[in-house]
Amino acid sequence: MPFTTVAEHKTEHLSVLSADGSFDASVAPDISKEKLLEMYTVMTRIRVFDERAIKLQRQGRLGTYPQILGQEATQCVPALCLEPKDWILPTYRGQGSYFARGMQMRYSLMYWGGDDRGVQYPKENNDLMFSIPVGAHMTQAMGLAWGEKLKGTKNVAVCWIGDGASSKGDFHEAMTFAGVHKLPLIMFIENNGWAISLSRKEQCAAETLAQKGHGYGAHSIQVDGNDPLAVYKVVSEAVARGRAGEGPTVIEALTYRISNHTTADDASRYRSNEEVEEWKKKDPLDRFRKHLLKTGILDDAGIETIQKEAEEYVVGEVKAYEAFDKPNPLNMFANNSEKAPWHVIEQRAELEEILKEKQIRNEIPELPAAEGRFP
Ligand SMILES: Cc1ncc(C[n+]2csc(CCOP(=O)(O)OP(=O)(O)O)c2C)c(N)n1
Repeated sequence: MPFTTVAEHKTEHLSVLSADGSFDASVAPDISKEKLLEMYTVMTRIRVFDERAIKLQRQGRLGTYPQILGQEATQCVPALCLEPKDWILPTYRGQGSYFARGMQMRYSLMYWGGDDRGVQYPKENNDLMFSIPVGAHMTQAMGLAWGEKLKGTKNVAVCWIGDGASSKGDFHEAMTFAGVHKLPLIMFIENNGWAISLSRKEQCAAETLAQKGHGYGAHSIQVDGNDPLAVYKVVSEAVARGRAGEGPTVIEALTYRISNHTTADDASRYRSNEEVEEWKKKDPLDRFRKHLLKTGILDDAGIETIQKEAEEYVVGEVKAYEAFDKPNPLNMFANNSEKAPWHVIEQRAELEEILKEKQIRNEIPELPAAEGRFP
């Protein structure tokens, strides 16, 4: 009995922009001038925010922070393909996705400054808080997409995950259900080359991460993640498929984490400088800027204005963040459980004691009363 081919799958790759900003008009997305300007403006703001956040962390004005540099397009462009009632589930690194949907940067700073009041998204949006446990949000994203299908809406759910997260069992569980039930789920893999110190090669033996989607009956594609036009095209097509009831899409976006994993990491210990320098040449913001200049959508003065406005905006957001009243640290024990276990009660009593002593010695300012329900 000869072997016969029962299924064949091709994984396609899309790239629209070249390094010099020229583009392939035959595959370029249908996109308005306003949308292009919005994409560039948000990407510029994300870049300025990221630079500022690292400085704040180094000055002790922010806690540990996961850098974005190089991943502006993969964070902001998918978010700009959506409507407010679509669900977004970014990763901890995905602050840019929230910013694209109107979240004020002051709240992101607040969160990374250790204050959970920073979890604030525009009320009209279906934006979910990111998950610090890697990939724990994939099954939730699938469930939300399923809920939308059962309700008969046209809303989709977009779940950003890293290359590392794509190895987790949650990916299999989410994609199995999404494929079988033809759910409007977009699994957007931001393949940034590294999962902390584990390289993409050591992560998975498959040639591409996109091809995994075929195993679940999902439409699957690889895209140049540092190419805002290509990302816009593949995500808007995936959204249209989701709204039309045609099921899930897996997108692998090739990008690179130029900075450290977080401000607590030193990436020079596990990867070469040459690799980083090669990726810097594919910077998404530079490429996009060259494209907008080449096509006459922006001129040098326009670029400068957007940059200046982004800087002023971020300065204002930093001021707003630092002007918030500091909460009582005891709030961290509030609203967590119906009944607290003994060790949590002990820890809370110990912190209460420490705070009292510090106040007696005038080491900390007067604190507001603790808020919430303390079990
Ligand atoms: C369940 C779980 N395991 C381990 C960690 C520690 N950890 C934090 S980020 C990370 C790597 C994630 O890599 P990837 O999914 O590629 O995303 P990236 O950070 O590169 O954007 C690990 C192992 C965690 N936060 N959660």
